[in-house]
Amino acid sequence: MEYFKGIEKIKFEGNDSDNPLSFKYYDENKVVAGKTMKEHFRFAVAYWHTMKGSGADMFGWGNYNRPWEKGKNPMEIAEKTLDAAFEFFTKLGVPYYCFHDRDIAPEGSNFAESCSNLHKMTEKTKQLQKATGIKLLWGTANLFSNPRFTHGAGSNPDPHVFAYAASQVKNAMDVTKELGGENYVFWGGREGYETLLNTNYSQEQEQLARFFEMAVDYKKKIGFKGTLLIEPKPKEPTKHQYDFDAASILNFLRAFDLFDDFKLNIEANHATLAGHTFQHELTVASAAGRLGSIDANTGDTLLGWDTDQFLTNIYDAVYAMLVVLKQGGLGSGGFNFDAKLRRGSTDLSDLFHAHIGSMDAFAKGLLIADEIIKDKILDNFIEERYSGYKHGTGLKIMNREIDFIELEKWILQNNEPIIKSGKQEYLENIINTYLRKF
Ligand code: XUL
Ligand code: CO
Repeated sequence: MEYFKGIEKIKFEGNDSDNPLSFKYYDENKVVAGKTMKEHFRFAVAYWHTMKGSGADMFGWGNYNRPWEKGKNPMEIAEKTLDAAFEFFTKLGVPYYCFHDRDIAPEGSNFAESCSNLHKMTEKTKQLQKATGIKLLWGTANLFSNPRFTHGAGSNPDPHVFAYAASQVKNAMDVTKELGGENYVFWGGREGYETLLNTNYSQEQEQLARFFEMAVDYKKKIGFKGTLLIEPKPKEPTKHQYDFDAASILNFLRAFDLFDDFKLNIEANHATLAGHTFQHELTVASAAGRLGSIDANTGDTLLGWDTDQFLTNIYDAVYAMLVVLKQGGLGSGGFNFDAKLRRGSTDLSDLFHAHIGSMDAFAKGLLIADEIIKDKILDNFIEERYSGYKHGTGLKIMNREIDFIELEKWILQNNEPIIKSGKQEYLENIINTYLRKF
């Protein structure tokens, strides 16, 4: 059965086209900085939002009424959803998708039945991947929706829940491997706390570390070659999530000797919830050599929660692409659209408009970032700004050849430093000259 009737495969038609169901900038075969756009982005559709999103919010139940959601039982619906998903991926022309275990297969009446559902759906998924060539960017386990995870998964005060979560990750990692998934993601879910009145913070940190250690051991045991990724988020659902931001996770990984085993999956809306920019979080992760993948979306500056919107702001795309290009790409990672339609966007075609718009925004961001990097104006400016550390006293500081006492002597001879302009507005104007080129 065809679900997205009347919609053909989306093509690149260029910026002059007025066809809203075409790409204006995303040309998967266009080579930029030595790689095709397809290779740069490795775009992925998020199964949970695109296929399972219902339009429900805190004040109203689902209103999308998707055709694939009608069936005799949950497994039949899961199969229809999978067919619709691969039709969507193919027509959109993305090379990847991502899922939680419970997105592709319904939970059964007990753990064994849930696993059996998951493994059955994995077989069908494998066939569809083979038939379409579409691949799994990452898999993950939903350790937050079921009420059993009310007080967390790995950080739960009850080891029974820890064991349940571990068993679920074991199976989710098995199917991710089975499907050739290139990464496995841990997003904290309910790993955090509401009040310290009932929480042993240190104990919960240690539990989480044990959880991750066991995941690393299991990865090695089954020979899963993908990258393990942790996705920071500062709040929601809990008031204080342990994986607050990139810096918190890097510190956690260092403290528990897990640094080499994980990279980070940075989500734009999570960055802004933490009071950072998307570019800041990408930079912090990248500077530590730990930027592994991206959840591409955006928040709303007027709303204080995780609105998971499709990113269309070109500035954000440019700033993100500057970081990604400079670190030479995301390796096994990619750009996963962890984004959903607004409740009012009820047409099936809206799913295409949303993804097309964001793919084009990132593609335009890539073209602009590539020009900025090639022209070296920003790089030269920054290099010059720090050039004092390349010689004389600056070099001695960096080479550990000078101490406070020597520096005091130097200051007594050299008096006041001269303030040099940071030229922020000049640099912002330069960015705009590149935006005007495309
Ligand atoms: C939640 C979120 C998740 C993770 C995967 O805010 O971003 O969808 O990306 O569990
Ligand atoms: Co996410």
